[in-house]
Amino acid sequence: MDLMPRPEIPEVLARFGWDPATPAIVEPGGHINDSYRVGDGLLQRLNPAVFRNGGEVLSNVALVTAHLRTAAIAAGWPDVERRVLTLILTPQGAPGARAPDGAWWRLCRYLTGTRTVTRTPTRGEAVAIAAAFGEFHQLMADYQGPELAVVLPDFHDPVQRVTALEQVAHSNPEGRREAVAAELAFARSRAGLAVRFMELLSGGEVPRRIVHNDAKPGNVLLDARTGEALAVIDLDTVMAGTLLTDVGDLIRSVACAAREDEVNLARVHVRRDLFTALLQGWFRTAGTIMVAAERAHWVMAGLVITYEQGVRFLTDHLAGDRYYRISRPGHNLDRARVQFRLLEDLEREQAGLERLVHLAGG
Ligand code: GN1
Ligand code: MG
Repeated sequence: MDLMPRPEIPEVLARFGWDPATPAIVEPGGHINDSYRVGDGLLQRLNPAVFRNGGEVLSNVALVTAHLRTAAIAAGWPDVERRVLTLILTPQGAPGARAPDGAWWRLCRYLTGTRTVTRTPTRGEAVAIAAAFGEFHQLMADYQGPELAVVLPDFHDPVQRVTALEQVAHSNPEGRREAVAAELAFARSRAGLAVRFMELLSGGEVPRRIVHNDAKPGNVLLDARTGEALAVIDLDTVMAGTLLTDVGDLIRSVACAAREDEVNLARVHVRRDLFTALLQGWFRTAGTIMVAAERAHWVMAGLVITYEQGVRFLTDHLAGDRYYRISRPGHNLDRARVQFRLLEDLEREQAGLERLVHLAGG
């Protein structure tokens, strides 16, 4: 864990035209990038090992936030400053700055009086989070600006994720393979799910849209006082894709009774009340843009993305924890186990969950 502010921060602040002496406080956050609060700004370092072309990520974010702002104003949203991220540009007008080590940094306005949910949401939070993502999709549906860069190719291609797992299992760089034989066998037993999903996408009935690609509770800012959803954040992976991957990510991250790194697997199961809350929020805001093929595969998406996430965590465990930040040995293996346990429960509950989608209007 990176608890100390990085030494290049003063230099980065200067590139944004800010006082280099502004104190930087570490903000707890995701598994990939580093975030710091600097005065009334949020300064973030894009992890260069993940985002090889941080400059493209930043241009995407600039295009997306500009579109969201225009669309939100046109839709008559109140308080747009709190509902759309504001990127702070450099004096030269660039959406980010590069540090001497080559990593890209960005600065946005820090929104006070907000909070994020990093545990299992309450039902009210689940509705708000789902509605926020649905609204995001609706606003992005009429995006007509320059094509967004593909910053992480094949990001949500579960077949490629399985291939990556097989490769690292084969090379076994850390000698961890034998100890995870059960998890590996489980991953292999469900590989058909990944194939069916990619066949569905190549069938052409599921439209390509601009989606978030990391739709989880921690990526929505809620008003700390009212609990109302304000803004969808972490726009680094916004790219062309399918609505289904965001739906799947929401099911996996909102409707699970346990944390993503829970060690007591008995706690891991899908919560129907949260699933229902998710449906409610989602259908309220994104219901009208969805087509039949998206509605029909709502639950399947949950299974696929839960599977894919488990495969990704297991891959990183075998690779020696190079991608996701860990805070204890075996952390990524714990995370993989949670996803696989959740997948088993989703499989058991699938028919019941499909009925709930049907009742919600699917
Ligand atoms: C990562 O950025 P962060 O930590 O919110 C990952 C997502 C995973 C998520 C799992 C760029 O998101 O794909 O679903 O962890 N982001 C990237 O919690 O790989
Ligand atoms: Mg992210």
